[in-house]
Amino acid sequence: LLMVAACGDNAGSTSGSGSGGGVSGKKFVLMVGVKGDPFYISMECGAREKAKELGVTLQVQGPDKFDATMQNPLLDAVAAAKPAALLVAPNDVKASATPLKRIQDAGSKVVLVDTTVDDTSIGASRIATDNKLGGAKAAEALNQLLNGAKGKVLVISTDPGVSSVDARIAGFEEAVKSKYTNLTLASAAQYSHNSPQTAAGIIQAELQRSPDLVGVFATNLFSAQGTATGVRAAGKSNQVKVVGFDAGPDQIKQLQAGDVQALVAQKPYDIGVQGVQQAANAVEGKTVEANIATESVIVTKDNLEDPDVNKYVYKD
Ligand code: T6T
Repeated sequence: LLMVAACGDNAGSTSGSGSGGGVSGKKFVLMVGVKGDPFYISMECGAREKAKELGVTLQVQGPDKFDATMQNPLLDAVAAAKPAALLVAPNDVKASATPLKRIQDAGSKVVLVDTTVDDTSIGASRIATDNKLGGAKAAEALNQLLNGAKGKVLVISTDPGVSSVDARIAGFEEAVKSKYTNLTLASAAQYSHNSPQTAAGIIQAELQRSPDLVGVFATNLFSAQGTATGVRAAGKSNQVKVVGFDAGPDQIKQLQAGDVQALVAQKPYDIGVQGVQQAANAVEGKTVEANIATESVIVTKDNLEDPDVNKYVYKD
């Protein structure tokens, strides 16, 4: 349940050493979307770095699966502990709202990081990648990899109701339908429940049904990892271009191996840093930014060594 990432040089001490004035010594909780995910580990490291600077005590937790029925009981326990602030990546746009509302109504400052809930009264600040734009960038990258050729493409996502990946699907599909009309969607998005094995099964089954498939957009780290493995296992690496989201160490390996042709890298470390900063502002009654959209960038084998691109590769 409790997590402490190694965090490179900033070796994650749980209690802060800095003097953050008004927030020094306060307790913050970071509830990630799922434990052990390189994206959230990088976010945790950014949050720890800022917490240390401000003298905030940061406790990090996360469910074993990306599933509101597992995250919500952890949130209920957070409610009982009444932290000064909660940074949270909610697992579901609807199902996560009730515990978050309770926490917020009890006086903890709530900051949404990476994912959101539909109820806009929840969250003093919301910090996430512009996911719709990220999805559109994925479509552009896929079209470029295919040199504008005609063909069927597929979207493999995690679960409906996850704000981040739903927005990526929307951005991708909108771009395909309006700009890259040479591409057609083989089917509606298919869902892997964040399991690489399931994503691999999905792409293999789709390749049976649509042997002429030319591309896949996999909307997050685990769906991309499994998709790439599935395409390789089907012996279709030469025919099917894979564009994934996220850029952890294993994703870079798949890119270098040619199992994935492009990645949309986010800035999880920055989301963590900004999340703690906005939470501190909220606790101190300072001005809070209601919405912060962080950047993403397309990473390919060709631009990977470019320092402006390489800085996006997820670090602890
Ligand atoms: O893509 C990230 C995150 O942005 C998304 O909300 C859930 O999946 C990841 O954590 C990657 O596994």
